[in-house]
Amino acid sequence: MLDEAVRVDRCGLKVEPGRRPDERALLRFALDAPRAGAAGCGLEWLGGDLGEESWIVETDVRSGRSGDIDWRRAGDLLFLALERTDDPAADPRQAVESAYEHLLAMADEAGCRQLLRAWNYLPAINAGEGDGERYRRFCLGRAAALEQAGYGAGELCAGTAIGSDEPRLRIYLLCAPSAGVNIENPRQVSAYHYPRRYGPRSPSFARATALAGPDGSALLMISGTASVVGHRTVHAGDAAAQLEELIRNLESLLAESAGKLDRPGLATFDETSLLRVYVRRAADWPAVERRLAERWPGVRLAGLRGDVCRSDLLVEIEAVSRS
Ligand code: 3EB
Repeated sequence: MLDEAVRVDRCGLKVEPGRRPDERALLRFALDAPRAGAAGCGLEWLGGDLGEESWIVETDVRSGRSGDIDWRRAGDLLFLALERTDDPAADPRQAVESAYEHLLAMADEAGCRQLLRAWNYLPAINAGEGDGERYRRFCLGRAAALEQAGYGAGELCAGTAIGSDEPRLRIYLLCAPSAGVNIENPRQVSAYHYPRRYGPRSPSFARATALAGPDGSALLMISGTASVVGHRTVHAGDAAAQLEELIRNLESLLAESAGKLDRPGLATFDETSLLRVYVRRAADWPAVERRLAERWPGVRLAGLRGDVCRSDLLVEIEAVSRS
C-alpha cells in the first residue's frame, strides 16, 4: 500500500528528538521554549523529555520567505509556516480562509499540492457559543479554502488544532507532489463525517497519514487524538478516564496502521515514538505523564498546556512513530 505513497525514502525523512543543524532539518519544533528558526506552538511547556523535535533529511534543504510565509524544501518535501496576529475576540473564519488560500496556492505553485501533515494553533479556540465557537468558525474557513482549491475528503491529511493563549494564528503544512496513505480509526467516525451538531462544516483531517521512509520503513504521523468514541466525547470532566479512552483510541489506530501498511512493528509505540501531549489543565500533567511512561516505556514526551478544540475534552495526544 505504501508503494503508491509519496516516496520520501530518497530524502530519508526521519523524526528525532533534539536539535539538528539547519541544513539537515526540513523542520524543527521548539516545544520547551521559543527558538529562532524553529516552529513553535505558542503553548506553555509543562514538562517531559521532548523539548525539541527535528524532522531531518539526507538531501539538501533550501529555504526562503514569500510574503509572510516561510518555506523549506528538501527534494519532494515542502514545509510551509505561517504566523499572523489573530484577535481572540474576533471571528476567525475569514482570517483562516485567507491564510489557507495563501498556503495552498504556494504549495500548488511549488508542485506540492498533496497535504501530508497540518498543525493549527489559534487563540481562544473555545470562545463563542454554539456555531459561533471560534473552533467551528476556524473549521468553516479551513473547509472553504480547501473546497475552493478543489481538495476532496480523500485528500486531507493528519492534523492538529489546538487553542493557545497568545493572540497569534500559526499554521504549519507539510506537503509533496504525491499523497501519503491516510488511515482512519475503527473506534471513531472519520472527523470529516462528524454529524452537523458539532458545527456547520466538519473538521478537515484524517486520523493518521503514513509515508514511505528510508530502507522500507514507514513513518506514521498520528493526528491529535482525544477521548472521542464514534463521534461523541466520553468521560467529560474526568481527565484520568479520558486518558484511558485516548490510549485505547491510539492502540486501535496503531493496530489498524500496522495491518493496513503491513508493518507489524507499528502496532505499539517504542523508543522511536515522539508524543506531543496537550492538556487543558496544567495540574493534570504529572498524572498524565506517569501513566504514558507506564503504558509505553521509552517513548519521548512533550507536555504542553493547550485548549483542546471541544470544550469538554481535557487531553489530546499527537504522535510520530516509525517501523
Ligand atoms: C477530534 O477527535 C479531536 O480540526 O484539525 C483533533 C485533531 C481534533 C485535529 C482539527 C481536531 C483537529 O475531533 C479534535
